[in-house]
Order: sequence, then C-alpha cells, then structure tokens
Amino acid sequence: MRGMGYTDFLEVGASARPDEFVCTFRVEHDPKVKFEWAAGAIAAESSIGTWDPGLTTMTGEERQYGARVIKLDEAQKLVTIAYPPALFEFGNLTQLLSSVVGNVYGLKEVQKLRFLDIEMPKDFVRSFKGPQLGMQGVRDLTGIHDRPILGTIVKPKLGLSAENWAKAAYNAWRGGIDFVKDDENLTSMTFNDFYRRVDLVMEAKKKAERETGEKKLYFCNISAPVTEMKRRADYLIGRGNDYVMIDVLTVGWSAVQEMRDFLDGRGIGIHAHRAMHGAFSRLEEHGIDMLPVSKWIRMVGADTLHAGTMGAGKMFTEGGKSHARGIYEMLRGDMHGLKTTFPVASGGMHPGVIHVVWDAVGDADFCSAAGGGVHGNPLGSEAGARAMRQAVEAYQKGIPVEEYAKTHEELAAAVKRWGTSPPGGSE
Ligand code: CAP
Ligand code: MG
Repeated sequence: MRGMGYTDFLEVGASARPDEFVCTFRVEHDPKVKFEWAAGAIAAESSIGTWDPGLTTMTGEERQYGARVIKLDEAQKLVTIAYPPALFEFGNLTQLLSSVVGNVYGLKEVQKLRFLDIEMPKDFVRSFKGPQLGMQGVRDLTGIHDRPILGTIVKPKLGLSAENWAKAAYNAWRGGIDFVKDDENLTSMTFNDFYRRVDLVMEAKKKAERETGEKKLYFCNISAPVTEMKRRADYLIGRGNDYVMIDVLTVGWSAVQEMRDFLDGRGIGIHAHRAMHGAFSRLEEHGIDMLPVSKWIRMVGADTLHAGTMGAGKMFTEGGKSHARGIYEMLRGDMHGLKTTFPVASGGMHPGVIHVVWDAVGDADFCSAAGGGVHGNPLGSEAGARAMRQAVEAYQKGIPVEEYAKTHEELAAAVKRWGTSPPGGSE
C-alpha cells in the first residue's frame, strides 16, 4: 500500500485501545461529500493524512500512527475518533491542540464542527503538573471549610487609580469577602500601575487580616508577556502574596505551562480567568466545548477556574445547567490523581442569587465572585461584602434571603436593588 485516502481512516465498530485518546466531534458536513468521508477527513488531517492519497514518502510504516474513526452516528452528526498515543508529545498541550482542534476547522468537507470532549490516557494526563494547591490547598489557605469561598472583582473594571482600587479591596475584605481579584483586563495601566497597586493592595490586605482575624487572598492578574509575568509573580511573592491570576486563554497554553513550572514548589495558587472562551464555546454547533477546555486548564495547573453560574448570573450558560454541572463535576472529580480545581461562579452574581448556584451545585464546594453585586450595593463595598456573607448565612440556616434581609440591613439593601433574580435579560 502506498497511499491513504480519507476512507482508510475509517474503522467503524472497532474499539479504542486503553492507551488511546478518544475525541468526540459533532460534524455538519458539506452535502457534496458523504458523512463518513468528512469524518475520515477529520481523522486524517488531525493525525497523519493529507489531501493526496498517493504520497511517495509513505512507506507503510506510518500507518500505525493514523487516527481511526471508530463510531459514526449520522443522525446525531456524531463522530468518535481514536488516536494512538504516539501522535502526541507528552507534557506539550500546544501540540495536542494543534492536532485535535487545529486544521480540522478549516477543511472544505466540514461546514460546522464542534469538538465535544476528549478522553486522555493516564500517562498523558500525568505528564502535566496540574494544580499546585487544589481545592483542599485553597481551603487550607483560607481556613474556610464549611461554606463557598467568596470573592469580589473590584469594579469599575478599569479606570480606578491604584489608591482607589486598594481602598475598594480593603473595604470588601473588611466586610467579609475572602478573595479580591483583578479584572481580566486590568494589568498595568497608565492610571493604575501594577507595582504600585500591588504595594498598596498588600498593605490593605495585611490591615484587613489584622482587623478581621480572617485570612484574605489577592488574585492578582499578572497576564503579560512571559518574562514580565515572571517578574510580576516574583514581585507579588516577595511581598507575601500566595496567589496569581492569569487570563489563561489570551496568554496561551505554553505561557500557562511555563508559569506553572516557574511557580512549582512555591505553594502559589493560580486563578484562571477564561476571557475569550465565548468566541469558540458559545455557538453549540461550532467551536470547542468548555468541558474539554476546562480539562486542559486543570491539567496546566489552575487552582480556581471560572466555570459559570448555571443561569444565576449575567453570562450565557452554554449547554444549559446540566452541561455546566458536568464541568463542575469534572473539575472536582478524579482526573488520574491530579489535584482538583475549584469551580468559580462569576458574572452577575449578587446576594439574591447565590442560593441558585448553591442549589444547582448541590453542596458548598465552589467559589463565588461578585463585582457589581458587591460594589453596586447602595451602602458601599464593605456593606456589599457583608451582604454576601449574610446571604451565605441565610442559606446555611435554611432561611430565604428575603426573610433574612428583614433583620440584616446590608442584605436588605442588596435585595431591594437586585431582588432574587439574575441580572440582564429584558431592557
Ligand atoms: C464578573 C466578571 C467576570 C465574568 C466572566 C466580569 O463581574 O469579572 O469577568 O465572570 O465570565 O467582568 O464580568 P460581575 P465567566 O460580578 O460584575 O458581573 O466567569 O463566565 O467566565
Ligand atoms: Mg471580569
């Protein structure tokens, strides 16, 4: 055999070997070709094939590395492909993505393509460091073991001076918030220099810790070119901080892996913000599902990761509640022994909706972050933070927030302003 046409990549009915990678795609093929031809094209392009079936360089040896379409369901448009492990460089996530979610999106045979999920063998998963702290480590850091960990994003997201930013952070910590985080687009700005902000926020953090007796965290956004990220991380750690935040999708996989290596053994948490994910995850018939992307983010080392609010907040819930719960369960469940990643419900959270997420998750093992829902409280940021804690107390006591608000002024101000429904929707 010299060549390999797309149909050579079909082995429908075969099963995957235990060391193989198994990917599921939803495919809308070009009606000019058959469904199985398009499926074969995907398997070929993501493994060893090309458009010409008669390569003179093919001796036959290479055939063992070809991916195999092992399942086809044309009615559901589903294609399952098994990939031999030799196709992938262990410890190199970029290479995996260039294969399985790379060129395949541009093939003429395919009109729309959704990457739904990936199963990876243990050795591959374990070739990544995974989270350094994991959920247990984050809980130990905060000393909070019986409730969700509560955070805030200082708002407005851009525009505040370093001084005013640090003041808002201090107020939120004082009111009972556990972690304060930078927004995804706040790095080092003309009006708010990174290093100045860190100096002021670290002072504010220590003061808040002294006054409240509670451990506080600062998820500081170090996203930048890698050399500068390292400088920022070192600066933060030098000032006693134990957490960094990275916009993992916009800085890129290799940069995250590099930072995870850089922080190894230093006991530093990584908060992963997923800004830009909607560009490829939102339209259900095309793009990449957040389930596999969240698996990869856990593998490259996120201790906390935005995982959505399951309909309680301002952002679109891709795939509905049950799909979102699947991502929460994946992050919190076993992944070949890697540490777990704390799911963070963020985007339009406020005291009147925390119970919605809590009910959907089914337990207290999640983090919640609220920007507008803390700093938009008419009584101010400190009261806004207190209202979040009161909403948590209400839930723990089994009392509806509206009821609890009758005896808690800060919660009352929140509920009066936002009620108990998610923000947005109608004008
Ligand atoms: C939340 C947030 C986050 C979103 C991103 C924001 O602020 O900081 O970036 O949570 O979405 O700027 O919107 P608010 P996701 O609390 O003021 O809404 O978590 O789904 O990735
Ligand atoms: Mg944000």
